[in-house]
Amino acid sequence: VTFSDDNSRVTAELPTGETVEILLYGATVISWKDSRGDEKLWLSEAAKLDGSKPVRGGIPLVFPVFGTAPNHASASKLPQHGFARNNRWEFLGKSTSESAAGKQAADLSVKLDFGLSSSAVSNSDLWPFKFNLIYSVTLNRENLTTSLVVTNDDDKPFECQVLMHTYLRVKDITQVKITGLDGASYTDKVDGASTKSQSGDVTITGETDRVYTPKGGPSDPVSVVESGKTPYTVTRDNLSNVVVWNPWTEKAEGMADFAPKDGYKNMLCIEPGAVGAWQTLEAGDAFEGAQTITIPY
Ligand code: TA6
Repeated sequence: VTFSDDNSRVTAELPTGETVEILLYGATVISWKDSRGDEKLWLSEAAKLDGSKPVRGGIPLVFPVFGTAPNHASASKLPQHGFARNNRWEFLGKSTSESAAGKQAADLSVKLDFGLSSSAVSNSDLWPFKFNLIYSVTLNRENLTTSLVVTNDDDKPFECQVLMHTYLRVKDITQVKITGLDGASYTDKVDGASTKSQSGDVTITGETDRVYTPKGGPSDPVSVVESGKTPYTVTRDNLSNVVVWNPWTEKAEGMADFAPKDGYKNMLCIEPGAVGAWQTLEAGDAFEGAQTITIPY
């Protein structure tokens, strides 16, 4: 595990060459490479990495609100997607797990932990609750797992939403289909937030912004299939929704930090989250949600 000179980011590498890089701002994973050095995440060439605004790409963290909630009693003042992605997190440390072969084998897995608490966010005017977040990023040869634990440190309940806004890199969005959502109901945010039912695989032929609730529950795998291969399979733990987003041409044009403008052809957001409803945490309660993105290796 190494730190950047300006202490803005942490990088971990496995003996087999896989790497993951996390910006402490937002605990945003900004790079994940396989043993051949192939990048798995999409990061805009115009992404701000200096903490001046949330990162356009990688895996931004969404908490305590997905989108905005202007009519919600306690979430109405929150910025779009909340404040976890635009605050500096603390690096809490790393742990490695030797392979089954025991001590002499190289570390085949590295887990990095990050923390953010209400005292650090000074969020009371935005969202008046005491909380603690622990975010873990675990790099294995065949997958990357990101897990968030939300703890209610207050003496009263609060409601929140959680989502991992993952920008996956693809070769050509027109050659992609998403499997595993057949039969799922979804909210189509490009069609008046109407409720629809998915039949068959999902293809991306224009701006796509859908909040799916897979029928199999929070662990059914969702896969990205491209030209006959399966570059990504996403499984979820306790996250009952999957958002599928691609901005396509017009929205890409409209985002100053989205570059190159035709970059929408090389990215697909598959975003595991608990956003269909508000999660209520009683005082002292904890909520844990995780995603695992598996790649062929
Ligand atoms: O996850 C999809 C979405 O909610 C889209 O509606 C779009 O707003 C996207 O997130 C990006 O949001 P951002 O605040 O990062 O520009």
